[in-house]
Amino acid sequence: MKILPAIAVSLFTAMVPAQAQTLSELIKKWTVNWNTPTEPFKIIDNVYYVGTAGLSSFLVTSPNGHVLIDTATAQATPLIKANIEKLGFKVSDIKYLLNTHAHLDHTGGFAEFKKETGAQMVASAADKPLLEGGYYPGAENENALKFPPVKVDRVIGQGDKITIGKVTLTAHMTPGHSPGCTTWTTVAREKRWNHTVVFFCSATIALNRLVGNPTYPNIVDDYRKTFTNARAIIADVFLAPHPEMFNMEEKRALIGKYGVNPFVKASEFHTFLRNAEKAFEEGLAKQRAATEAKQ
Ligand code: 4NZ
Ligand code: ZN
Ligand code: ZN
Repeated sequence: MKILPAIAVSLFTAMVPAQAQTLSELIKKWTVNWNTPTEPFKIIDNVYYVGTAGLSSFLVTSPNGHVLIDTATAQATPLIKANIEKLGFKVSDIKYLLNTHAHLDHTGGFAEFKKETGAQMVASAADKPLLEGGYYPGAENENALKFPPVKVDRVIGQGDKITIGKVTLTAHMTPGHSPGCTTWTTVAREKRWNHTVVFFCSATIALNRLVGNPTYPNIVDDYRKTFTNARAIIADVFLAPHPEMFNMEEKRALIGKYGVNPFVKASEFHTFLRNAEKAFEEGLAKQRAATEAKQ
């Protein structure tokens, strides 16, 4: 993991040399707390945070068994297991493994969790080959971006549901950040109110090549469709694969303070989407300008 930032930068440098310095700093900032432990906690109802300081992992519990969404890096697996047990749940009760997207920072523990629990690995058709190959799309041979491959047991598409006891998780296809980027929603209850929880996949550009991408030619169209389609999801609890995306620490500090759940914020998801779309269009313009400058 230590050599990762340098290699990730070189991947990106090939596309946008002028941005290398900024990106290198950004990646340093990203990876620094990926494998740092943090206390697990209840977000709302049966939805718990069991990830690390820098990478999300969510446990959705039921008396009939649990669902684990994302597993951070392979190195973080012992931290996630410890967090689950700390909350009083059993790792062996996990029945489904769900993924937002097949990047090494969200998939590293699936193989081990599956081996230990016999849980079903669920994924979209477009991310299935990435999970089963254990590589970063478009950088198949980049060792630093690899993760332990995991066999997918069940392929889901738009609107498909995973049900366990009274808990239902619904899949929404939001491709772009990865070809099969999947956003999940569920309904949580608190004080006799229903809340829709969205586990948004992601829509950052990060290491993605938007111009002339040989393995994902329609990547830009997919991102744009995602920004449009994701607006149809009305959710008042916004969660995402990187905790800073949903201001987790800020909200966590407010738990129990004012008699309201700080994770319930009706407009936050749509505000986030607007900002993400703006950032995407700006990033795309920069990649296009850099490509033209080279020609
Ligand atoms: S991501 C790295 N999931 O696109 C990989 O935000 C993937 C991401 C960020 C950083 N990396 O290797 O440094
Ligand atoms: Zn990613
Ligand atoms: Zn990520």
